[in-house]
Amino acid sequence: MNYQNAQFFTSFGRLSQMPPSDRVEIAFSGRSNVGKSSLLNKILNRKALARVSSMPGKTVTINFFSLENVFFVDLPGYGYAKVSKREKEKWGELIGGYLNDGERQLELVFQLIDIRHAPSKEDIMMINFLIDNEIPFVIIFTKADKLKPSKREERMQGFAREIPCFEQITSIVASTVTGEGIEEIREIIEEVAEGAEIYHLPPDANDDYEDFYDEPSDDEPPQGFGGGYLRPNRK
Ligand SMILES: Nc1nc2c(ncn2[C@@H]2O[C@H](COP(=O)(O)OP(=O)(O)OP(=O)(O)O)[C@@H](O)[C@H]2O)c(=O)[nH]1
Ligand SMILES: [Mg+2]
Repeated sequence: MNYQNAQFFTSFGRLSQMPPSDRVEIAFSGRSNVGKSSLLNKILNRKALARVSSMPGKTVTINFFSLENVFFVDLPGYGYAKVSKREKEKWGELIGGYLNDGERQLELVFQLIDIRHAPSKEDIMMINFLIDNEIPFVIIFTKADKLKPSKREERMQGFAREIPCFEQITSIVASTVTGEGIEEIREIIEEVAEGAEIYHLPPDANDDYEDFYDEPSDDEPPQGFGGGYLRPNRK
């Protein structure tokens, strides 16, 4: 993909304004200030296509960027303490409405988590929401440049305990400062854009999910999963 060609498409703050879905969508989710817009700019090789906020939590809009057959969707961040209850409700309606819209071709969510901290209650809620609603996602640990290797190792061990189904979820450590992880993220994007099938593990899958990565037979398309194992088919 020629990332430089990405363009701002539209922005909406109410579900009723949501543009119709005619393309594959890849969304960026995470708490306010985790680095969603920065990451999107980095992936798209642009300085300020997605606005990097100096005022976290101020804009509750979902922003669409188009590139070839894909929409990149910059979701408003959650967890900003200073917003009012009404604004939090608005956020919930908007994000819930977007993520639950069965009409859309939401193929993948990049769920961002700051590598320096344990996931917040809302991060865990979001991960559980994605699992429960069978929305494929990849976790991206952001701001890796801010941690020394020993601390990073410590945090990764922490995440393994703190994040449900962590072993089964594809995760990428990234930094917009050093560029770490960016190519890996782009590879996943390209696969999604090319229509690569994302395989869901069956609900009763235990540790031996290898079989599942075999080619599915035509008469038995991969079924949805109930257990929450998500991983683009990259094998
Ligand atoms: N050191 C470092 N700083 C980063 C990185 N990614 C983002 N930041 C900084 O983190 C701050 C927040 O980044 P944003 O991209 O605006 O975060 P956001 O998730 O889009 O925030 P909201 O739009 O409020 O939800 C900015 O000051 C960025 O420069 C990173 O990889 N390394
Ligand atoms: Mg942002």
